[in-house]
Amino acid sequence: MSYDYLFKYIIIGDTGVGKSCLLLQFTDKRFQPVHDLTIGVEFGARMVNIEGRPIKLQIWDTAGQESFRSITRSYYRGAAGALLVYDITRRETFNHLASWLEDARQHANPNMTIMLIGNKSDLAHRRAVSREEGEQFAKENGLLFLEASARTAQHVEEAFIKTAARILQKIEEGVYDVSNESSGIKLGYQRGQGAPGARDASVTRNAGCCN
Ligand SMILES: Nc1nc2c(ncn2[C@@H]2O[C@H](COP(=O)(O)OP(=O)(O)OP(=O)(O)O)[C@@H](O)[C@H]2O)c(=O)[nH]1
Ligand SMILES: [Mg+2]
Repeated sequence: MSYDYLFKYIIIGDTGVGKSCLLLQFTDKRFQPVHDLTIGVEFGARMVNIEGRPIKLQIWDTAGQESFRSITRSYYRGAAGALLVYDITRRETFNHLASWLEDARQHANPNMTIMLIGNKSDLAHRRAVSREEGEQFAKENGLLFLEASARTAQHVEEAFIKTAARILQKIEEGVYDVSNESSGIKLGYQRGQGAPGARDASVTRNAGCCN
């Protein structure tokens, strides 16, 4: 299917916070109650429509376990957006956010758009991190923020779509330099330009960096 832009995302955060479930809910509208530990990296994709523009999201779901951290790091580069996820019922997953951001600062494009997600909002009775704390952390670090539930699907669409809307806004503001492939943004094949089948050779419009 043709698209105006392709945005690459990564999903990061501690093991068990629900990264794979958020992706599955977004791509397949399903919930997986059993923890299927991600080994290395998994991949998903979906089309979205932002302000009438078709945009393809290509999403890398990384393993949260410490032993996979070096593999995860190799996926930061080339991502335009990141969903940084913690579990509102497990305080330690919130405490580790600073270390995830540190990794992102070292390995990602400096302008990568990051959406902080407090997942498992359906388990409010077991809450260990208040919404205000999540909001505050996001504000201090320049992140977008939502509480969501991969189980009920609350705010799952919004998390992926608001991130895309922010990236699109940055493109329109001219934040990107169009020659850098590592920005995680690709310009879609324009009908009428180039030979049939030339889609893969379409201009890689990258944004000098990154947002
Ligand atoms: N109640 C509830 N459970 C959830 C939610 N999201 C995920 N879970 C559960 O949390 C567990 C871990 O979910 P995963 O998506 O596999 O976690 P992950 O972050 O991908 O973990 P790693 O792959 O090890 O990094 C599973 O048992 C899920 O069913 C949610 O929103 N609400
Ligand atoms: Mg996983």
